[in-house]
Amino acid sequence: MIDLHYWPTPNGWKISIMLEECGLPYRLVPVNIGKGEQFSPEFLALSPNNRMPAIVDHAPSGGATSLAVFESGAILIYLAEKTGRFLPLDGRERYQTLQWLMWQMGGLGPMAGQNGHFLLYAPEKIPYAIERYGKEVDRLYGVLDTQLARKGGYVAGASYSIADMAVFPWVRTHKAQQIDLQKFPHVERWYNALFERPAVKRGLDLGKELRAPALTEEARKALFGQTAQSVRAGQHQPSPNV
Ligand SMILES: N[C@@H](CCC(=O)N[C@@H](CS)C(=O)NCC(=O)O)C(=O)O
Repeated sequence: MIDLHYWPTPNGWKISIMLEECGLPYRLVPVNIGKGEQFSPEFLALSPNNRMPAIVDHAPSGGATSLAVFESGAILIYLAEKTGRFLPLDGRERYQTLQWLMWQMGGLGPMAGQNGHFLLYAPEKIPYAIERYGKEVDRLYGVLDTQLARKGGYVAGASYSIADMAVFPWVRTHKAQQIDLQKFPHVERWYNALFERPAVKRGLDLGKELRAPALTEEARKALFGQTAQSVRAGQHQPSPNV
């Protein structure tokens, strides 16, 4: 059995989609990041970066001891290697898949995250930040569109892989990113096709009832303004009387 420490956001959906695609049995352990549960000592023991997702595999291959993994890219690789699916074990396609996974982890995810922050959550509209991240996200969609136009039709080439599962949840946020998918027809075609996969639908539905309709003051306190000092001082944790 695998415990999935999760909240329904793009980085969480990567793993719920992968678990559904592989048909692995798992148990949902909610981490309410809007309440500061990512700072609980139990969760930090699994994920010292106070970010979800994380997993605990209670039956890892080759050993009886439970294994915890954090960082969505590492979790996708772990699950792919555990099941032998969605990541070739060697050869050219393995590195095609890993390079696009890293592209998502180091590029599209962080840039779209910042773009979304300055568009939706920043208390004041800062034109320079909106333009900088907006342009970079637009550039990254262009890179993805060119890649998807190549023969094969999936992010890493001819096969559906963990690279698709990493990129798709962030493309799901395209409206909030103010990206018009019609400008990127190959992304649009790929996105619509993935949406039809039953496992993708189930992954996106996981815990959707947990999502708050809007960002509350409590969530702002938990999520924003984190520094080494404020984290160490416990300033983002749920207050005891909440
Ligand atoms: N690089 C990390 C990023 C994970 C991440 O940013 N998770 C967000 C939700 S999408 C989170 O846990 N935020 C909690 C916080 O900001 O304190 C990964 O891919 O796993």
